[in-house]
Amino acid sequence: MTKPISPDLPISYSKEVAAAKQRGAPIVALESTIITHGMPYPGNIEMARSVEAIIREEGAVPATIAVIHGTLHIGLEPAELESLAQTTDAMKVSRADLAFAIAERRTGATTVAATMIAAARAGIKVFATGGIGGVHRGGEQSFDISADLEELARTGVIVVCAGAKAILDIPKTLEVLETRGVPVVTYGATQFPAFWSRESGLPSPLTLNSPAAIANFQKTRDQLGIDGGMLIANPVPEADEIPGGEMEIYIERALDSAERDEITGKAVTPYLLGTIFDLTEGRSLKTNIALVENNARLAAEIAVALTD
Ligand code: PSU
Ligand code: MN
Repeated sequence: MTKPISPDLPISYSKEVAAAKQRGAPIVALESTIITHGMPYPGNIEMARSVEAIIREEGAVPATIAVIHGTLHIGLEPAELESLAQTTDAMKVSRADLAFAIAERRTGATTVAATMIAAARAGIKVFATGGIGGVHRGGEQSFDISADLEELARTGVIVVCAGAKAILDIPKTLEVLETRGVPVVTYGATQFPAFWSRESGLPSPLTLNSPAAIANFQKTRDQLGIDGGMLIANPVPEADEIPGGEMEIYIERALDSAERDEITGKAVTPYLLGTIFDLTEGRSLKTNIALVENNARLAAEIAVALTD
């Protein structure tokens, strides 16, 4: 069961999201770490705006989630979105530090885990992002496993992503999801996708081919009283993909340089994404934006199907 938000919590809904909640319209949550830590300015604001526009086009309402000066925002006004995209010192906020950012009146961008918590508390059932965090390569040594996986196990939100980034150990990431009972459904394909590439070489645990089928699956989980989230993996469009073989060269170089620079903890994912952006001369960013847009469209379709 989703816990309600205390009336004492500093929370603010955008005008659009408040109105959508009033009339029971479909809403799609969006994370903000991807804006502040995942992409450079101004590509990040262009992505954030176009993703919101796509969700509206599909008949749903976007709710970008972030903590601004200690207030939890469910949906950002255009000026707030622009200002967040230009913020260089936002915290990267996950389950461990969401309450910290609010208590200490900080500005923080929410990861997949923290966005799921906020979305669930606000009654939002669907969330679109790029890629989830997972088990890092060498995770058996470093124990670096994203809090996103645990959150998927416990919080009842449908997360639409383009798979797990190939910078991770994808087989171990899938194993953890299976252990924790998280359904992993690939949309329209039988192979689990690898973010920049359509294929990871690994079979997807489950496959569904329409938003209606995904909505129906979720309704059946609800009927059974199974809580927790579900992961929808939506392969990047063919025209935008970078083949896995080519990505692997950049990934290995980025991982080497992370080791040399002794990057650890929550800095690892942003560091690797930034290094890969440089190594691909921005091509990884183009793909990243295209796949988030693709995910936003599917998430909106699922949110609409859930209200039918
Ligand atoms: N995918 C992207 N860009 C990102 C992330 C994922 O394309 O910036 C972020 C998400 O917010 C995800 C986080 O929740 O990285 C995972 O970080 P960590 O591995 O530290 O849990
Ligand atoms: Mn980590």
